[in-house]
Amino acid sequence: MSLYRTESGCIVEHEKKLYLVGSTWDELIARDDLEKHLKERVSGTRELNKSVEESGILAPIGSQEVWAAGVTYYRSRDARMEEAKSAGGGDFYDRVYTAARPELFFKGTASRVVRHGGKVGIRSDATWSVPEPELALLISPSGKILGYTIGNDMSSRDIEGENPLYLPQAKVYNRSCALGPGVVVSSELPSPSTEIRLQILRGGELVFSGSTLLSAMKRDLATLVEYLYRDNVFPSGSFLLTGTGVVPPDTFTLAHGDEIRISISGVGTLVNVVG
Ligand code: DO4
Ligand code: MG
Repeated sequence: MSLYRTESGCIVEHEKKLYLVGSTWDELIARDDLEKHLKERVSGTRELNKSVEESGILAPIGSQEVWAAGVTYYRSRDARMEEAKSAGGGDFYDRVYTAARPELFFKGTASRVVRHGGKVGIRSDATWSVPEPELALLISPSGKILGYTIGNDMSSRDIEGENPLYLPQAKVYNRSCALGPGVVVSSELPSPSTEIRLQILRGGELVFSGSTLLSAMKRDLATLVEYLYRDNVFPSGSFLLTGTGVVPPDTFTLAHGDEIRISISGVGTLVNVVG
């Protein structure tokens, strides 16, 4: 079952049929019984006769905060150690990769989040920008994982590499995050064989393609959520991007007009253009 936020309202896709649900996004995300609630809501409801696209797809976020985990894959640890080497920061990344406490950072709010099909941003003062394809968890105010979607943790690698203390500037700026298209609502977490794939097209030509499996992630999803919610209250719930395991080569930087396609098996494809 998937949940979409659209200009016509919240839409549920259940057994290949679409239904309009007359509740706000935040009302739904406040429910720990979301999956059961949506199943009840759609039974006996008339099927919607227009597609999610025709309904005007929006980013699946209301008042939720977006947070992100870092260095959860060996590939990210490696890339970060290399980019921060001359700044003496390489060691931090190795230490956080093996530490019990994960790296968690604030990524943004709805105003910085772009919908499927929208334009993501690169910083005007960055020289090395990349997308980060990540599984994003949707978590209720009480800390229950309600479902998951696709996240793009846009990053300025030259800025974070210059000094790890610049991380918030490298990560949080206008249109620095994309989420969607919708959320898979499920009490079951995605399986370790779930594939996360990134493709970047420039002028219609594929300039980068890479993928990883969820099984390559070093951290346990529930433990990441437990750390995020420890001594921290999220009255409207939250999204947690769970880190990247796909990093383009160091010679690659995004340019205006590039198309970024992130696919996660069982979820779909999130497409954005740099603009
Ligand atoms: O520590 C820097 C950011 C790491 C990150 O965003 C990732 O591993 O996905
Ligand atoms: Mg990331």
